[in-house]
Amino acid sequence: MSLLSTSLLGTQFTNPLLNASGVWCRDKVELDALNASQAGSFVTKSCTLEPRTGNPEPRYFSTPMGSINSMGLPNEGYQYYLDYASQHDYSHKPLFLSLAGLSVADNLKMIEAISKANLPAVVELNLSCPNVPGKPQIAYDFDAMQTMLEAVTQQYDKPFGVKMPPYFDFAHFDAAAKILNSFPQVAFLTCINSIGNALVIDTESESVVIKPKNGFGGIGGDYVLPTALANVNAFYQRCPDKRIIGCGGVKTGEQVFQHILAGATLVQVGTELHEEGPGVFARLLTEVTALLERKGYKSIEEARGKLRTL
Ligand code: IRO
Repeated sequence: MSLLSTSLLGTQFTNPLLNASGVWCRDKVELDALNASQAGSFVTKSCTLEPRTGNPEPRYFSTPMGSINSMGLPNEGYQYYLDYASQHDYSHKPLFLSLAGLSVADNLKMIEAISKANLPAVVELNLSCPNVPGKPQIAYDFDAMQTMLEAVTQQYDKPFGVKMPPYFDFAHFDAAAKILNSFPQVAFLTCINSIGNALVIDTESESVVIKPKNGFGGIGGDYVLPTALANVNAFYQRCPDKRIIGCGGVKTGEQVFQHILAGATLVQVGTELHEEGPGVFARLLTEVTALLERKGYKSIEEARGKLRTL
């Protein structure tokens, strides 16, 4: 076993890195670039039943500390990603399919098609899109989350994962973990999606920086690293039978290592991938390798969840 290799759901990954869904994964050209990159796996853009153009532009903006977006779920429709997944060479690298149906019924239709296709692609069900006007995030409504997971687990018989929003209170970590733990089929949790409904203001123009929702959008990058690490660790502790995929604020190998210490098995890169392109994965692998070697680790598995408290 090499220093960076790991496994999830019985599948081997040459390294823990992949994109955060939404970044560099909307069409075949972008997905092929991820497939050709040093990422150990990759995930498709969250999809809906029908293609969507998404929210009006500008809908993504970077700042020195990260990004704000309100893309509004632009995607090619689930069939496009299912076709991509059916042509993918899984012996080269694993592929995740992200689903974000606008209703329980839509998710069930997509899940039914994915079941029938019987591919090695692993589903990441997005319960936390912050940017569809009029649609609250499912995972901030615990009854809705329970209903969604009951429906999906009845329809689908393979293990899958869920993309979670950040929580900010121990009562919410506890309540969410209790629901998730009642579904053994939910094999992994991806923590976190962007911190929703933030507002970035440009001082000179005295204006918001993105058009949808009067400037409100999800933030990522440096703004979210401590919140991401907290959510990874909170669910790592509360969901011992599940794996955690860390997402949020990864810009260097050091932050990959911090996610692993907090309990992550795989680590996703969003804002920094958007800024730097798929070359980011080679740089992060070099950096995290140097860090692990300096610390004398023989494998990343050895570091997982080993965060010390005072
Ligand atoms: O606006 C988006 O498309 C979007 C989604 I579905 C999400 O899950 N997270 C995000 O920050 N943006």
